[in-house]
Amino acid sequence: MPEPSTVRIGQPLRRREDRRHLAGRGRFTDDIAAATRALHAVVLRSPHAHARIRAIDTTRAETAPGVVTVLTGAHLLDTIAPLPATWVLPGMTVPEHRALAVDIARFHGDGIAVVVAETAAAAQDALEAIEVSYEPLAAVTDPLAAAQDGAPVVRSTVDGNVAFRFPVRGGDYRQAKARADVVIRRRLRNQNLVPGALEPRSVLAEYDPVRERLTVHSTTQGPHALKRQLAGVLRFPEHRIRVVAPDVGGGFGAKLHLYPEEALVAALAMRLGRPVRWTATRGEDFLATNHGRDHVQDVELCATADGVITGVKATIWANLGAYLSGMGAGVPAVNCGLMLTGVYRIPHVEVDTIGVYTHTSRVDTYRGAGRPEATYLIERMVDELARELHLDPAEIRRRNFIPVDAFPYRQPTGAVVYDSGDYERNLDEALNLADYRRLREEQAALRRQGRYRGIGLCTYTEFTGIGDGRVLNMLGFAFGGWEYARVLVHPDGTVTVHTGSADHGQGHATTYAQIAADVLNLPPEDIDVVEGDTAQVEFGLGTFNSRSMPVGGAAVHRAAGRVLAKARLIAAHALGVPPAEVGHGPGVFTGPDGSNALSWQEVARLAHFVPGLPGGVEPGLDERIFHQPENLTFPFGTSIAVVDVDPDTGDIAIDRFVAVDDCGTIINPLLVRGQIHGGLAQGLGQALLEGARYADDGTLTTADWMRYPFPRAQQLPRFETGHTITPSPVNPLGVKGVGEAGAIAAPPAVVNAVLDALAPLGVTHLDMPMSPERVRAAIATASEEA
Ligand code: MCN
Repeated sequence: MPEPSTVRIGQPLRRREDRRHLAGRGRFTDDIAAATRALHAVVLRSPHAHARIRAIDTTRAETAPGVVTVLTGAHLLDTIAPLPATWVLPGMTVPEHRALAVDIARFHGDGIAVVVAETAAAAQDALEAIEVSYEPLAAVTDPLAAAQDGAPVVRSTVDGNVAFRFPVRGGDYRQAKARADVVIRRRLRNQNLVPGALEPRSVLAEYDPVRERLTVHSTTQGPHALKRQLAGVLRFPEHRIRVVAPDVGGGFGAKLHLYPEEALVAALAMRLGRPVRWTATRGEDFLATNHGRDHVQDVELCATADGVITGVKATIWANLGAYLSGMGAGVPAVNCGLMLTGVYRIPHVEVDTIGVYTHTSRVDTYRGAGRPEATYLIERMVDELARELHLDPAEIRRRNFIPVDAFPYRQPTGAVVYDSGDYERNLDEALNLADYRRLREEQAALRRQGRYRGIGLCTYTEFTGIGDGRVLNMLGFAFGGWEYARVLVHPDGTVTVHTGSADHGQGHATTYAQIAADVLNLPPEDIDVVEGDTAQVEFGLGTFNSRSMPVGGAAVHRAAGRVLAKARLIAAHALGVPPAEVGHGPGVFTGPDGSNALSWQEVARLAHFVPGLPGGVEPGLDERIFHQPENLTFPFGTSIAVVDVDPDTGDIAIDRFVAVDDCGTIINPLLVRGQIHGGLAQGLGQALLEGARYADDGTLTTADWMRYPFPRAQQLPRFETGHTITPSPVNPLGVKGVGEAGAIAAPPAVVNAVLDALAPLGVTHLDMPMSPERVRAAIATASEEA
């Protein structure tokens, strides 16, 4: 067993769950057996993006073998209340979202009816016997098109499909523009992405009518939030609901919000008195799981002739989908709208975000949730400015960085205060790792040979660790900003940590144990971590916005600190010395001269079983914390992509990818690297391959992995990663989140690199995904214009 002192924060411990996953012993929702044999639910989905439901005939389905019940939206109006949204912007009205569509289907895949049968096959067969008479209607899937006069109407109560207009202002943009030497304009598109977790969504609900207890297993990133939301939509008391998130095979933000199927399956289990399960097919996951991004951004950037950026203005049309999802409004308006100035000191800002309903699946949090859209916008524009002024992309960034002595830095919008940063040091680290000067020399030599190499940079910041309730409440966020932790020492000196976050691939069991081990000076092997079960962990908000380490980690750290303080009192009493004189080494407490060592086990035993603890000290070592941080944390980093583009085929090869990130104190460098790699893979996927496509009638034409290509290992370069460490002052660990960094940084770095490669051919713009066809078309257009 390693020495306790060598296994703490900063050590690259392997993830505890790897063993069970590698051995095929993980337990996902669909693996969970119900107490009695579960019924299977399947959902009939609209084949149209927009249609009036004239009639639904379920008679044949109801009498099909094995069928228990068939229900439509109309049957459930009194059973399931409309689904709530957690982030409603001030002044915004939200049209109803029912678990099953009533009268009108509003996207391809919208739920129309549910069949419950003894087996999944019986339910599926019966589903095909349901007859629906649809009147197809015109559909619109693009947010800009949906906001135009005369566009098909998505919600009759929402004028022109516009759910909200959210303005962000700082300084005086008009004045900045009047004085600018250079003004750059672009229309950028951040395409509609499908999160695509390996494990599709799944729910199992069991109801005990005698004890009046509802137990729901679900693929969720927020079991406590789901419990609360189920209590609301089912009008059933929260203390009688237990939600369990067992192993969850990826979520990426898409498993955070209440889904119709979760409410449906729970309501059916209660109505039928038997367990009910539903698991999405891959196709359903594409159709009816939330999508991400989907912005059209009109941007203007003002600068002086020597490359100092003075203002940025943007109008953003953001797709919300057909119904508002939990954080669907806040993601574009706040997460993106407030982060447009990135790492730069830009005094004048004017952003108008227009949230638009369209006939697509709901659009909400997807890895980065608004910060990738903001970063793409500003990082593309900064590169355009560099090109216009013939400045090196690294140099123009350096000229505009918020300087290190300006932190904590209040943005011109006034709403956001960056906690800490040192962007120049981070950039230098990345330039050194990439050997930037040599890269540029090689590029010049290759250009002379007629080869198209490009080098692209992205310097980003984002916010993680949603906390500061004051700012967020002002902006309509009704989710709270704390995280809960409990640290308890058992009588034998082993420890259990409870956290309200909910791991779905991040390795929390290892990192939380490291944090507690560090405080308690115990081996992490002696520390178990419990999360994802509302019956075991009393409270929690969940895992999103890379908040688990900055908020949940801080909560564990503080709870462990309280346990240690109490243990020290008990040890002092036993050793007969004042508490301040008690030494604390690996696994032991000692007297002032280092003698009379008392093991942790002994102190734990004393805490539980020996009467006569010092005055006022209660038995037990068990502390709970609701940690509410005073601010968000702002990680940052530099990515450098090196690409080779073949102008004949349009193929893009990523030659190198360097990423130097700063997430403050690193708890586990191995897991941080894993997080960066995963995020970069998704970011490269967005840049090169991915994008939901819709036919003119609004149906999704890319609803499987054949037509929606995710990046595969052989398409990815070897990532060269490094880090700088700028601790956050807002939590005791100095940590910032890292779970989304790669997905934020990679798209602009790669697009900037490709445009750099194609600059000699006159190409100045490309939209993602940069498919070979798009690259060839851009080259052809540029040569026609030349
Ligand atoms: N970590 C660390 N030191 C830090 C920060 C993080 O060691 N200073 C490590 C820890 O091991 C921690 C992990 O990084 O377990 C992630 O921590 P954090 O950045 O706090 O992020 P969360 O745990 O809150 O995870 C959420 C984040 C988000 S928002 C998305 S989206 C995402 C992501 O994590 N989805 C993922 N990473 C994912 N990884 C997997 N495998 N699957 C997903 O669905």
